[in-house]
Amino acid sequence: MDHISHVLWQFLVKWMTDFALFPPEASKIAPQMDALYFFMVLVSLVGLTIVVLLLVSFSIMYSKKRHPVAVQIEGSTLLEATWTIIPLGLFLIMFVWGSLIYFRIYTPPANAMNIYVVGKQWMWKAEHPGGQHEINSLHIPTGRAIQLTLISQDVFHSFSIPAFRVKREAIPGRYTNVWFEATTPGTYHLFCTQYCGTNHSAMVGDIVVLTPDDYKKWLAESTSGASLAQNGERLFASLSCNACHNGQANSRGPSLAGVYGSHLTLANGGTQLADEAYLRDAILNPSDHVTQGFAPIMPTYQGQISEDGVISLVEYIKSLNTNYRVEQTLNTSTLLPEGEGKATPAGQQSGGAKQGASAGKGTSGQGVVKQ
Ligand code: HEC
Ligand SMILES: [Cu+2]
Repeated sequence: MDHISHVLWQFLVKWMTDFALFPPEASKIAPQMDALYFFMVLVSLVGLTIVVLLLVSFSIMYSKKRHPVAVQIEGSTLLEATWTIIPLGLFLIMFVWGSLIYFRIYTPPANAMNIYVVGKQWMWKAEHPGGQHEINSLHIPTGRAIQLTLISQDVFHSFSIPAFRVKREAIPGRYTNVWFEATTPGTYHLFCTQYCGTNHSAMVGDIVVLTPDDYKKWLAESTSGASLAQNGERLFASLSCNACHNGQANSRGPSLAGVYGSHLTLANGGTQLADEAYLRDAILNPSDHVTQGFAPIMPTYQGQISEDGVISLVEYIKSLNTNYRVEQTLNTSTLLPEGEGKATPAGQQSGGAKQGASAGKGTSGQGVVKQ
């Protein structure tokens, strides 16, 4: 008997995992999510059992054979209160428990490592702070809070990692966040769980969870030579942002040093926290929120910079603690020949040499939309 139950158990475990009815629990939140899930299944099962038992026993007890003449029963306040209050309590427990988990998943801790993810028909592109890019895969270390900042380049997508029990929509024109902490090294499924067109079902990938040491190795092997902020610096120079944002007293645009995380006062009197979303918007729709003390002269870059490019610019601006880098960029670009404005050598001069080969074709490959 003991033997049989052991075999049965193994069969059950194998069946559950192979049919992916129950993906592995590979993040810190996964067991908590599953606890809530099992609680809900349990409550439903108990409810189902009670209903079925009452249904069967009533249809026997009050069958026509036993009770040929119907008897009217007056209501019972106690009974009605009981079957109202108990389910209400149960649902409130689910609600509060669920919201606690919800807020946890969507509120990244301040020290989380941020990775950008751009969704587009039909692939996921991840950008690590060090400039490592990957498509349809995401390498992350265990034991570290990872925040994803998601955006879509076209339609709605949804980034889902069943083994982590997290999922978040990638929305065009807006940054969204989700975070998790992976616990077990391994390779897990990544799905797009929002129908997004013909090849939606192919918009899948691998989440590769590595030990912190292996992750370091992977980072070193996959480096592209320039970090996101360095790519952003190049773009900043090649788009001539520094024509107005040069950090000097007489510049036409505000200094961007330390702007990230600060509260800006707008011309309409409101205040605005300069987070990633705001920086993105300030570049693409500058006239929507003009900073106090400045004229609305900044041109829109809508349609000219790809989402990857905007991400690099945002990371560059985030990295500006002082105007030192801006001035450096400025100095190198003044050394350049005529018409350096949109021309690319500016990028070449101001940043990593490794990109030199492609820089001939322009930073355009890097973030400017080809037209
Ligand atoms: C023609 C001059 C000009 C150019 C070119 C320009 N800007 Fe601006 N920028 C401004 C002015 C003026 C403001 C403040 C008024 C406003 O908010 O529109 C501003 C505001 C901003 C802000 C909001 C921060 C704040 O303190 O108000 C950001 C971020 C920004 N610019 C980034 C950029 C980037 C990135 C580029 C290049 C892609 C760029 N700008 C090109 C003039 C310019
Ligand atoms: Cu999709």
